[in-house]
Amino acid sequence: MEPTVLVDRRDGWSVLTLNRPDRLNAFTEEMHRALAEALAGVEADAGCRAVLLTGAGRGFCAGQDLNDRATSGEAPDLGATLDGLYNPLIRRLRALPKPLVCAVNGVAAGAGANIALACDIVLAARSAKFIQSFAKIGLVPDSGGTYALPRLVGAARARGLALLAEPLPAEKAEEWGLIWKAVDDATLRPEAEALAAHLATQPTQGLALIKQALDASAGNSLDAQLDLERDLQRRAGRTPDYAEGVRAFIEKRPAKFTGQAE
Ligand code: T3D
Repeated sequence: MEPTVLVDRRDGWSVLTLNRPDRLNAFTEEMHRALAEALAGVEADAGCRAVLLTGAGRGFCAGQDLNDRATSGEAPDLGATLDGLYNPLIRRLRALPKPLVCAVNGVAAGAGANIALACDIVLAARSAKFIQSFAKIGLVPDSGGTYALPRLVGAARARGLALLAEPLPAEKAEEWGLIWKAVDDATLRPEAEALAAHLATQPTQGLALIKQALDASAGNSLDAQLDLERDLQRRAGRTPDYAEGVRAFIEKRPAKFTGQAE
């Protein structure tokens, strides 16, 4: 059987591809397990300094595989599947201590949309669409959707997207600030790969600390955030990449970052 997640190790970075194209890469328990394993692999690999997440075929991800939810009997406990599968995935994506680029190659629906939004930099093919499909089947946006949407696009647009479950085209998603950039379909993959390859040459520890600071800001007062910036900057200032960055500036040459820890 084909693996449900493909892992392609490149020079300093890795591509993870959701691989159930005939189901628009909808999630089964097996795919959750495979993605968790792939993410544990890139987390543990010090030589992997950036990750690119994408989907095989014409879709990025259609969320939960609804074939696994077709039930004529007792209602499934969806709280348990969020607890056991989706929530750990979102926490893991957000906590990844290296940059995570998402190349949304086609439709991103349900949890698939919110998994993309949990990544650091989201590029989408111009033909791709983001759909908060949940309301169409009587569910609530999950996988961090109700957290991310109002913060990214504001309350009015978040409510429209969540309550109407209408497709949002990639260009509109960029215009609204939901994603970083919509690009031509043909250039999505090369642009996303170039971005991941570039990020893999940057000060990895510093980038991980930037992610921490930005994630914490949503729940912090300015005072708390200033204190956090002080603590994180103290750590960043102790990394070999900071010393190299300053040296390279003084010597008027490009910096050669290694991504080594403090
Ligand atoms: O359950 C829990 O654990 C709680 C967590 C929930 C998280 C969630 O993600 S809930 C939301 C689940 N997802 C959806 O509701 C989206 C369902 N899919 C769609 O609405 C449409 O497929 C799309 C808008 C995404 C794409 O439409 P279109 O016209 O481009 O493609 P299609 O023809 O509908 O789909 C192509 C095939 O993929 C098709 O199979 P077939 O007919 O060729 O054999 C379709 O059934 C299959 N597919 C698409 N999405 C899913 C799916 N199969 C299973 N589950 C899916 N989610």
